[in-house]
Amino acid sequence: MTEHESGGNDGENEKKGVAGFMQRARDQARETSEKDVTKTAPFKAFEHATESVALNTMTEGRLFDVADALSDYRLQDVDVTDTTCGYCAVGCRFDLHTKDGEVLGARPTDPEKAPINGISTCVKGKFSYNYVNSDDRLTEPLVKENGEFREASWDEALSRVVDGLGGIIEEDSPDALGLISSSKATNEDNYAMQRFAREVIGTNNVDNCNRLCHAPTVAALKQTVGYGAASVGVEDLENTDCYLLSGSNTTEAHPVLATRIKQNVADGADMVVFDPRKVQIAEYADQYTRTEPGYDTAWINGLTRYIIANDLHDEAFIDERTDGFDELKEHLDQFTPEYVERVSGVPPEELASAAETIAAADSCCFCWTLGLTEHTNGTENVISMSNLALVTGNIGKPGAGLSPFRGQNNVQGGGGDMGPLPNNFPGYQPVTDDEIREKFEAAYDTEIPSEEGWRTTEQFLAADRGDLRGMYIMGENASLSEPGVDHAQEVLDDLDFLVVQDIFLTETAEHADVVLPATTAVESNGTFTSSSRHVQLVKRAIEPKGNTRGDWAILQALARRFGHDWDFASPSEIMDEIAELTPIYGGISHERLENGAELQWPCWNDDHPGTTRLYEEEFNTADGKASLIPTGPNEPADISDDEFPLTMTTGRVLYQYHTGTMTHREEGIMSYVGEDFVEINPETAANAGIENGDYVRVESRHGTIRVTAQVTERPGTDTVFVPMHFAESAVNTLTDEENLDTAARTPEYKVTSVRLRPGEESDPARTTRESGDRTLAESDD
Ligand SMILES: Nc1nc2c(c(=O)[nH]1)N[C@H]1C(S)=C(S)[C@@H](COP(=O)(O)OP(=O)(O)OC[C@H]3O[C@@H](n4cnc5c(=O)[nH]c(N)nc54)[C@H](O)[C@@H]3O)O[C@H]1N2
Ligand SMILES: Nc1nc2c(c(=O)[nH]1)N[C@H]1C(S)=C(S)[C@@H](COP(=O)(O)OP(=O)(O)OC[C@H]3O[C@@H](n4cnc5c(=O)[nH]c(N)nc54)[C@H](O)[C@@H]3O)O[C@H]1N2
Ligand code: SF4
Ligand SMILES: [Mo]
Repeated sequence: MTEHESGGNDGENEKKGVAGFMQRARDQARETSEKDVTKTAPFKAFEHATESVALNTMTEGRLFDVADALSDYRLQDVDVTDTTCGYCAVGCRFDLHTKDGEVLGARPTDPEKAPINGISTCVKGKFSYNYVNSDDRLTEPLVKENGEFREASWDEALSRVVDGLGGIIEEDSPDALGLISSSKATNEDNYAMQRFAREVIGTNNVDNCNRLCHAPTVAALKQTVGYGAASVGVEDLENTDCYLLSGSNTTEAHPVLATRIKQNVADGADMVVFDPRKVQIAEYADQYTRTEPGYDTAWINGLTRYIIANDLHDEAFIDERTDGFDELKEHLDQFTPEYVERVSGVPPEELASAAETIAAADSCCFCWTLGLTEHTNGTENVISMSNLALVTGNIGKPGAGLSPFRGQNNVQGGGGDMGPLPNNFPGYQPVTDDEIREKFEAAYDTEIPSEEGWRTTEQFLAADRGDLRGMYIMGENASLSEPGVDHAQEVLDDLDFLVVQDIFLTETAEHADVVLPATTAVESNGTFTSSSRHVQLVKRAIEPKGNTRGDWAILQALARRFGHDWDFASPSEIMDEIAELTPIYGGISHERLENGAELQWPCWNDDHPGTTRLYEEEFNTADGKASLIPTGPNEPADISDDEFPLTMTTGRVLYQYHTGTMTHREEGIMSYVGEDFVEINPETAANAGIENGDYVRVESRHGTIRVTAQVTERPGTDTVFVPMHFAESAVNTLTDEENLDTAARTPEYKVTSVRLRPGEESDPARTTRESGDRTLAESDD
């Protein structure tokens, strides 16, 4: 195990640790409010402890370190705000301790206010807040003049945006514009963005990072069971008898959920993991099976076939609650164990034992993340998983269900539920449905196009063709996170007008004509919706820096300049409008949340308690039954060959977050995982003459990056892994912008054919990216 994979809390000690910590936390809160010590010392001590924690993983023992550091000093000068984490979609809540506009750190809040995490958090939620006070924060609007940015007043910047976007609408049409919303921002911000796109601009070309992520999950589950979301609540996930987990590096990407899963496994639950990399969660599994990237329909269908062939399926459930069994059964005939082994590398005995474990369990949770979705056949992968869950009767009962772990802090809500989507209004109400569209047209007093808009990836391709001329990008670092960095950057450069709304002058913002400075989650009020459908309050813990404004407030100011009389006084009023127009959020209000209600959608009205588990009685489909839909066989778009013999998968590490705009500002983190790398199997490395720590070139059909070799058994001999966190050697230099999921248009980030080349004498000691023989960007030595 490499150091960076030892994520999350130590499961074995957790119960004792949690109980003990709670008692201490309460006692300390009482004691310290009466203490009086020096003013500056606590923060030094806190920083010191922070660093020590950042350099290790977040075990309970470490939590005590920090608690001790703070508790030794007086706390009455410190402001305490309970809020929701702005990093990932687990949805941890905690108290943020702040002083004089600085975030000191997070500590457990009243567990009643933290239904998902109780008192646990991971290292990012707890300590990664330096970005908020970073000197690099955007604090004033910027406009570009003669190729250089200069500060501008809000008045000037907003006028330029109105001229820029308005000019393209006048010359061309609203559909010559594309808007990208942000799953980092609140539900209220995202609702405002979709309304802005449809009402003010007049287009459905609005999308968000969900497109690069779990859009295949949403598309698949919509077809099979009805809602594009996890069917289980956290309790099911914590208490199930069995997990089938695939394509999820849970300990690094969803550390707090990983802790819960590990605990349940320690208590006796079974866990089966299928993944091309032996990620840390696999070490806790009863069975780990290595797969070939990109061939997931094969082994998932193989499992379902085995279960049916051996009469292990749940006939009563299939009869009563599903459609399409006979067609599915027939279609599955081809997924014989021999076929499965040939294409996906899964040995027949491992297929059989996994199938038997799942079938024998009283309940099973089917868990996945991007390893299943970021493929040209991502939607089919998820449909296959849904078929397996349905055939075994594992949806809608305690401990059983579908559990995609969502990505960004608010991708479930802001990226989906709020409708900044080309095909859906808020609450997954289709834009193509006349009655629904009329409802929104009446509410917004405008006409809305009846056709679906372009998905993000399609917006970039449309711009390439000259069909899309301007973009409004809110909180997305598309220049690095889109597939094909060279393509994305060319598109951004060539646009007639680009406005970027962010908290930093990102690699994307560099291309903009106007940059609008937004508040961070720590300076905002509103709500985020977690992976488990919990709608939770986000509260302003410090005053907004400089001249920054909330994302919704910027959109409102612009809407007014375009002549629309938006008049929201607060995010709470926006939520009231959301509730009016969005049935699944019908009973959500800031007031209820403030009064302590734990609300998971669907929450139909003010008296409704919310829904912990979906589909207990019926599915959200026309006839209430779930659909079994045949999938595969299929293969990835970029198949390895003699020239590019290895398959590269890409993804995350615990300490870093995406394109690094937030985590690269943490010294502790950067001293730990500060440089890009490629994981290579020892056998592959030896054959290529590469040693651990060497700089090596990773070359694809699209470009080259130079990173350090990390020789490890985690990947198999045919696969390498590169993280997505480093601009100077951006891994998307190697990926292809045209290899997209058939249904959801999500990029195939998880399969790129590559070759490795050892470093040369003349190479500089740093990571880089290159396109052809042109060096595009370099990091400092
Ligand atoms: N620390 C940290 N946490 C994060 C984030 C972050 O940037 N940093 N980002 C958040 C976001 S937005 C998201 S979407 C989630 C993502 O969470 P994950 O999806 O868990 O993150 P990835 O690192 O992309 O890991 C994908 C997993 O899929 C496996 N995999 C690769 N190819 C295949 C394949 O073909 N088939 C299968 N079955 N598996 C495959 C990889 O080995 C890996 O285990 O994490 C969230 N949490
Ligand atoms: N190769 C490869 N590429 C990938 C992936 C992969 O696995 N492999 N994963 C994909 C996935 S799952 C995702 S989700 C995307 C992520 O891609 P992005 O969403 O582009 O990644 P982030 O770096 O999180 O960008 C978020 C931006 O929002 C800004 N921001 C933060 N808070 C706020 C706020 O409150 N308001 C505003 N306006 N801005 C804010 C940040 O500074 C940052 O610029 O990357 C995708 N790209
Ligand atoms: S697990 Fe996710 S939500 Fe929880 S503290 Fe970590 S980053 Fe935040
Ligand atoms: Mo994501």
